[in-house]
Parts: sequence; C-alpha cells; structure tokens
Amino acid sequence: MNGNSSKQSQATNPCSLKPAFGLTTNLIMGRTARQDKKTFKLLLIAPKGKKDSKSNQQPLFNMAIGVLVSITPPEYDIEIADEHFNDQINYDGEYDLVGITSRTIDASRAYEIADLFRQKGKRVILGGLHVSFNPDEAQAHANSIVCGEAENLWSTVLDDAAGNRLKPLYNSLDFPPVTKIAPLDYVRIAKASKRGKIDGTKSIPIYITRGCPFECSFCVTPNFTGKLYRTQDPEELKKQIETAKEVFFKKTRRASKPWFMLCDENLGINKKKLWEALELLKGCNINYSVFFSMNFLEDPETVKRLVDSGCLMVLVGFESIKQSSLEAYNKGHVNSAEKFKRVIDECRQAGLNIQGNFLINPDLDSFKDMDDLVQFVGRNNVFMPIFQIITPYPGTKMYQEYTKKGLITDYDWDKYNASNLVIHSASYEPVAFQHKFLSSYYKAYSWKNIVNRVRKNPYKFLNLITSLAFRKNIEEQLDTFERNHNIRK
Ligand code: B12
Ligand code: SF4
Repeated sequence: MNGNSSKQSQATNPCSLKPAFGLTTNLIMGRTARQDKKTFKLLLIAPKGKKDSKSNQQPLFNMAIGVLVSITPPEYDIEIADEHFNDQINYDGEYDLVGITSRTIDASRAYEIADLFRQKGKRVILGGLHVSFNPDEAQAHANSIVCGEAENLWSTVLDDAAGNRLKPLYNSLDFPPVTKIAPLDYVRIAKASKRGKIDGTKSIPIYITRGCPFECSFCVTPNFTGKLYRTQDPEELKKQIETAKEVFFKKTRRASKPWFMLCDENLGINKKKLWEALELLKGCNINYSVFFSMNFLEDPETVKRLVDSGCLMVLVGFESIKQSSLEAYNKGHVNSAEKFKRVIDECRQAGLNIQGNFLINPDLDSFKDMDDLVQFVGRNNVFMPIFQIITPYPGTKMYQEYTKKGLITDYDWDKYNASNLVIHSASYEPVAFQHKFLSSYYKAYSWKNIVNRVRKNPYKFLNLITSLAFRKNIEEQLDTFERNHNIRK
C-alpha cells in the first residue's frame, strides 16, 4: 500500500493455479441466454469474518462488489448484501447466481455462506484475493471460482451462467490483461446496496489508480494487480466524484464536504503524475484520505498540495521505529525514527494528519521495543496509530517463504487480521506475545494519548471519533483475549 519499496516487481501472476482449460471466450450467445438475462437475479455478497475490524474506517461499500456492479450489463438485476453493514442475507431469495468476494480475513465466512446457498440448490461463484491464491480450497465450496481480476472475464461468466454452462474455474490469465480502470457506477451501487446518504464523517470509496510497481514481501499487490499500473481518465473520474456526492453525501453543520477514501494501492509513483492527480482532486471540493508513501512526505510542496486538495490524512507504512527492523524490511537505508518524527511534525504544521502503520515481528521486536513504540506514538501524538503483528497473507512472497520453511503455525483464516500470531516465534511464547501486543496497542489509545492527539493534531473532531472507535475495538479484543486465556488484569 505504501511500503515504499525500491525493487521492481518481476511478474504479475494473479492465480497460483495453472489454468485448467484454454481460452474461455464465449462470444456466441444463444437466444435463451439473452431472454434469461432479462430476469436474471444476481446477489453479490461481502462477507464479514468473525474477527474482521470494527473500526469506523470501513468505507460505504466493498470495492470488489462496487466494481462487479459497475461492470455488470444493465439488464441484470443486482442485490448487494454487505455483512459489514449488518445486511441480512436472504438464503431463500430467488437468485440465479450468488457471487461472494473474499479477503483472507473473511474467507471462512465466505465459505460458510456459500455452503448454505448450495444446500438450498443455488449456484455460487467465489472470487477475490483469498480465493485467487487458494483455488483448490475454494472450489470445494462453489460451483465456480474466479482467479484474478474480474473486469475482462465477468461478462463471459454471466453469459455462461445465463446459458447454464458455468465452468468450474475462470482464470484472468486466460483473458486479456486489465489495462483500464472500470469507472464506478455509484447510482447503480446505491440502488443495489440500498445504502443511504452519509455525512462527512464516513467515507465513500473511490480509486484513481490501481497497481504498484514495487515489491514488498508482506503485500499481495506484486502478485495481483502488480506491475499493471493504471490511472483513471481525469474527466471520467470527475464525473464519478460528482455522481458519488449527489448519490451518497448529505451536508451537515459539522462537515460541509464529503469524505472519500482513496483505495489506491500506491497513488504516488512519480511526482508529476501525483501532482496532476492532486490538482484534479483540488477542483472537486472534497475531503479525502489516502495510503501514501513516506518519501513524498519529505517534500513540503507535495504536502502543501495534499492539504490544498482536501487531504485530511495519509496512511503511511512506517513499519518500525527500530533501525535493525527497518533494515530487515529493506527500508533502513531510507528511513529512521528521527525522520518519522520530523515528517510527522512538519505535516502537522502544514495541516495534515499522518496515520502511522507499525509492524510488530516476534523475530525482530522485543517486549521492550513494543514499550518504545507506545512511547513514540505518545510523544509524537501520532494520529490513529495502527499496530499489526506481521502476517503472511496468501499471495505474498512472505507467505511462500514461511510455508516453505514450515513456519506458519495457524491456518485458521479468521485469525488473519494482523492481531494474531500465526507464525512460529523462536523468542516468545505465543499467548504472552499476543497479550503484550494487545496491551501495548491499547496503551497507544490511553486517555492521555487521545487527549493530546486531539489537542495537537488538525481536524480535532476526526481525531476524537476515530480514537474512540479504535480504543473501543482494541479494548474488546484485549478483554476477549484475557477471558479466553484466563489472564487476570
Ligand atoms: C483499500 C484497502 C482497504 C480498505 C477497504 C476498502 C473497501 N471498502 O474495499 C480498508 C482500509 C478498510 C482495508 C482494511 C483492511 N485491509 Co486492506 N486493502 C486495501 C487495498 C489497498 C485496495 C483494496 C481494493 O479496493 N481493491 C479493489 C478491488 C476492486 O479489488 P479486489 O478486491 O481484488 O477485487 C477484484 C478481484 O479480486 C475480483 N473479485 C473480487 N471479489 C470477487 C467476487 C466475485 C464473485 C468475482 C467474480 C470476482 C471478484 O474482481 C475485482 C475486480 O477486478 C488492498 C491492496 C490490494 N492489492 O488489493 C489492501 C488489502 C486488500 N488489505 C489487506 C488487509 C490485510 C486488510 C485488513 C485485514 C487490515 C487490518 N489488519 O485490519 C483490513 C480488513 C478489512 C476488510 N474486511 O477488508 C490485504 C489483504 C490480504 C488478503 N490476502 O486478504 C491487502 C491485499 C493489502 C496487503 N497487505 O497485501 N483495506
Ligand atoms: S502497494 Fe504493496 S508493494 Fe506497493 S509499495 Fe505498498 S506495500 Fe509495497
């Protein structure tokens, strides 16, 4: 997302499974298929894993579902059920096809839903990041699975479903590469999701670019969208933003502008393109947040342009404040805790919040290092800090390496939320390590830290509500963990 790696990705391989069949073109459509499409009912589901995040960072809809809705031909009738918004799933609905997306954290729930629909005789298609890298596992739960990006294969899938000839696997490698970004159809998404208007404290997702040319070992992107870095057509993007405002935004006294969450994997890969994008956003009169690379934040002109274009906060992958850990992540030559301090402070002066993302690695970081990190975020009033235990997500280079060495200790996908230790640790007993992690994370949201954060940072209300939501979420996780492991406070 913002790993800021300098190595170029060599390969884009969205599916670890070799194609089970040749080119899946289905250009000839029978008459029956055309007629069927008129009444074809599609249900698209975003499942919510048992340990999925409860933070208020959750944008208004899941991007995979948003894209699928937008690329579905207009004659199909679509309904969305998103469990992150407590939408109820109607297992008895008259659906012709049920499509379910998956991230690793939601995969077990996706399979549970798929199994229930299949028991009711409904056809189920599974897709998304997790399924793309675990096709064998997923195939047991679906009539059909999709590996890789859907943009260039979805119409074939729908034709095949309408013509009753759905194949067990559709692999994006069998279709032309996705070189363009599909514009989001906000009107149709609103209709299918029945999501109402929101104020400026909740975010509307959008993206300007997709892909990233770098190769961080803990990130899925190099093996998924990878090198195919694409940018939206500026006019098309402006239109989408205007429509999204009309459809989803309601002005309030506290927030006169809508908040967009830029879901780009890496918005800034070079300064010229980045400045062009910021210029465009400036003309849209919105607020937004974005994943961002540390190196651009050292440039005061870029920071100024971010602020002028409505950027409220950037999420930066600091990864660690310990130099030897930064070196292990291949970032030691460019980053240091001193530099982080300076950049956080300069951005704050310029009116920009920096949300810091920190990785905790049992092989690199000690309990004392966790204490140092808590002190660092407190002293520097880091806005909405995120602590994550290093997690080898399927699809990453790290996952391949850990699997090869036999270092993954837990394949319960529900635990892949970066708050659980799922890898072997040579130095720590897992329960003690995780308890120390959760209590440190909770301390980063102590009342004292929250008060200082709100006082010192720009956008005080945003700082307050996000801090309270994070505190509550982490407190619940810590309480549950202590209860489950009989740990007394
Ligand atoms: C934006 C973003 C977020 C946003 C979510 C925005 C949203 N509403 O969707 C926020 C900040 C909330 C977020 C949170 C988290 N994220 Co995140 N996030 C991203 C990011 C940068 C972009 C995701 C995106 O918008 N993609 C655009 C959509 C269109 O792509 P897509 O989902 O892959 O869908 C395409 C295909 O997969 C396919 N497809 C998908 N589903 C289906 C279904 C069917 C039926 C079909 C046919 C096709 C299909 O078609 C789509 C179009 O081509 C990715 C990076 C990445 N490479 O994806 C990380 C990423 C998805 N996140 C990741 C993680 C780990 C998390 C968290 C767990 C972090 C945490 N500890 O809390 C949480 C989980 C919350 C959750 N349930 O998603 C990992 C997931 C790894 C994995 N194997 O699952 C990624 C890949 C980053 C990484 N480390 O590599 N994230
Ligand atoms: S998107 Fe992934 S590969 Fe690209 S810089 Fe961010 S973390 Fe690294």
